[in-house]
Parts: sequence; C-alpha cells; structure tokens
Amino acid sequence: MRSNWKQRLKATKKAIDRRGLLAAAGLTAACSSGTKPAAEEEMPSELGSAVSAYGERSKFETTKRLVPDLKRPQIGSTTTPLADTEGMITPASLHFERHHAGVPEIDPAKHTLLVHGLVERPTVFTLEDLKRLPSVSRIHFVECSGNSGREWKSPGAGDVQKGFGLASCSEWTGVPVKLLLEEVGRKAEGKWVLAEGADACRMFRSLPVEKVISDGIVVYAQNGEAIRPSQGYPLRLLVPGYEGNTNVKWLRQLKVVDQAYMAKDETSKYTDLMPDGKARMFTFVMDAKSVITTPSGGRKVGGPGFHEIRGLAWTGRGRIEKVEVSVDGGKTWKAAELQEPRLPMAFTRFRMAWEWDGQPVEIMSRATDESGYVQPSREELTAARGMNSNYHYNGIKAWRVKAGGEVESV
Ligand SMILES: Nc1nc2c(c(=O)[nH]1)N[C@H]1C(S)=C(S)[C@@H](COP(=O)(O)O)O[C@H]1N2
Ligand SMILES: [Mo]
Repeated sequence: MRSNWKQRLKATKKAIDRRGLLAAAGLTAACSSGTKPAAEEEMPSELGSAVSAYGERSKFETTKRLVPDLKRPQIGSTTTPLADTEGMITPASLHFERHHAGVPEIDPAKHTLLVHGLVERPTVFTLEDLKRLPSVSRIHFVECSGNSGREWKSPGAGDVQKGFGLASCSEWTGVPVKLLLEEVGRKAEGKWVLAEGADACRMFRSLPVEKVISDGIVVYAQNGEAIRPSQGYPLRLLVPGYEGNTNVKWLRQLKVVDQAYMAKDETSKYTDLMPDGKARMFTFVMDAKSVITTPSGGRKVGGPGFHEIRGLAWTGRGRIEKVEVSVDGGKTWKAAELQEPRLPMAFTRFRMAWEWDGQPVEIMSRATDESGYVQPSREELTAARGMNSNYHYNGIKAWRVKAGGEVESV
C-alpha cells in the first residue's frame, strides 16, 4: 500500500512538473506566498473552548442530510450527502433515513427480541442478554432499493445526494443471527425467517434462512456507539447486501417459518413490474453500482488542470473487483485505484488522477464485482427490465462537465 501511495504521489508530481498544472489551475496563486506559518496576529492568545462530554463538529461545517418538504415528515426519507463524505464510512449523523411510520421511542431496558416459530426453545432476549453473547463488528452498506429510482424514467438525478443518497455505510456491531438460531434450536423445516419491527407500520419481511445464517446480524451498535434511533435503536436486523427494506429496524421478533409470508412489503411493494406485466418478487440482492462523487452534478470543476476524480462503488454480491472510469463519454475506460481494505458488501472508494483540458466532457464510472457482474448501461438495464420498475436502478451514471466547469446530470 505504501509503495502504491508513493507511486501515486510520484505520478501526480510528474504531471504537475510537466504542465505546471497547479499554477495553471490557479492553485499556487491562491496560496499565500512566503515560508512563514499563519500570521502572529491571527494566533489566539486566549484559551480556546472547554473540554466537552459529547463531541460536535466545527461550526464551519454545514454538510447535512437533505430533508425533503413532506406533508407528514414522519413518513419519508432523508439522503446522505455522499459527495461531501470521505473514505468509506458514513457518519451516523449523516446516515440516510427511511421510515414508513416515523421513529418510535423505545426504552432499551424494556425492549426484547422474541425468537420463535419452528425452533426447539422459543426465547425472549433482553438487550442485556444479547450483549452478553459473542459479538461481531462488520462494515456494510445499506441501500434502499428505491435509491436512484427517478433514473428509470429519465436521467433526472441532478446531484449525488438526491440521486444516490439513499445509501450509506457504517460499522455495525451485534450478534450473528446464526448464533441466535443455534441458541433456540432451529428445526430443519424452518427455511424462512420473518423479521418484524416495533414501529407503527408493522414492517414485516420474509428472508431465506441460508442468507440470514451466513450474513445476518442483530445489531445494537453503529460506528462504535449505540445505534441511532433513526437506524433502529435499540436493535435492528442487518442483512448485508440485501435491499434496504429487509434491514428491519426496531426489531422485536424473528420467527422461523417454512415458507415466505407474502407480507405487504414483499407483494404490493418492493416488487418490480416487468414489461410483460409480471412482477419480479423477492429481488433481495443489490446489484453492483458506482457513482462519481467528485466532480458531480450541481458542483463546479475549479478550472483546467489536475483533479482527482473520486467516487463510491458497492455490490450486494461480495467485493468490488474493479471500477473503470471514462472521461470521454464512454469511448475509452481506465481502471481507477481502489482504496483498501475492499470489504464484502461495503462501500469501496475509488480515485483516479485527471487532467482536465477545459473542454466539455462526459465522465462516468462502471463497477465490476467479484461475481463477475458488470454494472450495466442505462440502455442495457432498461432493455432487460423495461421502464415500469421503481426499484433497483443501477445503471451507469454520467456527468457532463461544461466548458465553464459546471457539472450537470446526463
Ligand atoms: N421497522 C422498520 N424497519 C425498516 C423501515 C421501516 O420503516 N420500519 N424502513 C426500511 C427501509 S425501506 C429502508 S431503505 C431501511 C433504511 O434504513 P436506515 O433508515 O437505517 O437508513 O430500513 C428499513 N427498515
Ligand atoms: Mo427502502
């Protein structure tokens, strides 16, 4: 990794030396001249603010989730400002929210999880019980299957937050579902697991038992602290790689059953209407997807010269294997650098050095995952699925950089 970084720095320096790119970009002019640090008079001579019990970000930072204008603000979603986040982790305070019936207030001392159905020993677990059990911490994305939904009808997503912000990535800590099912003695005929939330919408989903056994986690912590109320405090189910809806928040029961329950959120909703009038059901897996976040729609490229193209890629099928970037409207593609570690079913950051000559261009990214699945173009996706779907849009996203540096959605 170190040599990788050195190589990158060397390549960047070479590019800068060769073309005087920083000067051309006006970067060196913008930096103050001289060799002294900040002026003496700007240095504080008084003490700064006091130590504090719970941290807050600098008052100069204003990045926020986008809260749409909703008639009933309890039912809706907010989006993560992905173009303003770095690395692979979404701060809990910026993790997108999707609630069907608002955020219930749950006292963790009173909350329990019932695990029952086709099991030998139906059991009620308190939070305390769950925290005593062996735990795991894993980094995974959650993506609402409605993310980028507007792109089905037209390439309408004006910017990354509006078009891609129903996806976030956290470190989740909790108890593997496998362990809980062993504790209660799942019977062999128990092929599905129903998960139910404790909010007013009675969120209910049926999940194949093999998936929840191999990857499922009953989660009580996010990014090192108790999971946020928006994310399901005090307990949520995490089904890595599956559509957001299956990650049932405020989890109150897991019931082992012999077949899927055909609940409202897997029949009237969260199905994908095909051109022939049939609907795809149980489309659990989130297919590979990527988006360039810098530069991106609604932003501006600060003049010709050196830039780093940055973006995020993820897949419900394991690891991201490759992300290719095109800076000529899809004619040629080059592999971007992938930030390590590349974890299964987690955001993967990609980066590529780019010298912009100031001419209008279209830039785009294409992800390939370890299963060999390649992110489709809009044409390939709509040819296969038609135009009736609302969910699971993962077509290649292009941004147009105009001569003045303004970036718009294509
Ligand atoms: N109990 C319950 N679980 C729920 C929901 C809900 O409204 N109630 N929304 C689902 C949907 S549609 C999504 S996309 C994810 C969103 O998770 P997040 O709010 O933590 O980002 O939670 C899912 N789990
Ligand atoms: Mo969702």
